[in-house]
Amino acid sequence: MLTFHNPLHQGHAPVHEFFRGERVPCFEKPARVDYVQKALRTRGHALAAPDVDSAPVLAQVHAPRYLAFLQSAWQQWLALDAGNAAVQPFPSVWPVRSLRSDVEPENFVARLGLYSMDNGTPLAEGTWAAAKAGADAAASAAARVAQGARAAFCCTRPPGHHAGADFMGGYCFINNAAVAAQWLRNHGAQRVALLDVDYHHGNGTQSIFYGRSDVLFVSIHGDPRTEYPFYLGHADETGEGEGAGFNLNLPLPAGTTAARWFDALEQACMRIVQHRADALVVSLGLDTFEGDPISRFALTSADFTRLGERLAGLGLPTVFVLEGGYAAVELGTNAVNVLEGFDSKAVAP
Ligand code: Q9C
Ligand code: ZN
Repeated sequence: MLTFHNPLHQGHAPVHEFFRGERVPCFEKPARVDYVQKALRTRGHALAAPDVDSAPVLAQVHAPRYLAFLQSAWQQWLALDAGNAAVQPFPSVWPVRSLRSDVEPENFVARLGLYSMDNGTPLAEGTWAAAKAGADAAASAAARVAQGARAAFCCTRPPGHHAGADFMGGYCFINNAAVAAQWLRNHGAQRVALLDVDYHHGNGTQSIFYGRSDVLFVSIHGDPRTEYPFYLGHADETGEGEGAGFNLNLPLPAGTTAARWFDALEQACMRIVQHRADALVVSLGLDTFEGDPISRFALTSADFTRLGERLAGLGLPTVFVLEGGYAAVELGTNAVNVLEGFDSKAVAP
């Protein structure tokens, strides 16, 4: 499968995140994508560098003040104290209900909280460059598909689906899948379907398209009553305004095994067919894997081949965007299984 990689992903290499109050090594680490690239090459897939500038599309899916903050965040962090080069910034205060988010504070950590949904998304020196290059890779994959390719894969990190129009979270900074969907809309697709199969609900993607009928959002994920991101992803969230009826959440209990997961996939596919989409974007999280260290579904490596086969059956021009998946050693096998399952059943759209 035609794949765009992110040449700058290794610059996003924070060291620690918080887990149950303790600092632990980051689950979302450069080795993840290194394993996927290795599996792609071993199995005969070529990797291309991004060849499109996502900047105009970024401005369509993210707020200007958020992009401005993200772009200069590391410099601002260093400006506080030169010793900060070796320290990871974390937010510690957030504008929850009754507090104002319209006025940008001058204090850096206060702004970091304004633009973050959690304290689990550490910034590093190369974060902006990596996130921007990842968005370029997503736009490049979408551009090829808009030009007639059957499918393309954006092999990137950091992931994107928890990032909303004006906030980071869940290891995500820029919403790569939203960039791909918006690119397709800008270049000929009247209707786009965005299917999110990451273990965690794609709250950022849902919120970006919640009021729109041109991009259908469908997600299969761990029930937010017990699973991250907790505050979005319930079945009664169906869209609002113009977007009413164009959001479908299929939450499943932690512990769900393949048979039930694939039943939900059938429901998702039926809704996508009904949308009469011109193109499909897949937020491809592989953290539904039975060996994932932070998630609780039980798909096997063979199940990922089956997922790819089923998605090919939709017969739509398709952009795959890598999201989560933290069993790093198996991530390459699992991701490429999806892509090869797809290729094995794909006919010209
Ligand atoms: N410290 C994605 O899969 N934190 N994000 C979990 C572990 C949030 C996952 C707790 C998990 C976010 C893209
Ligand atoms: Zn996830």
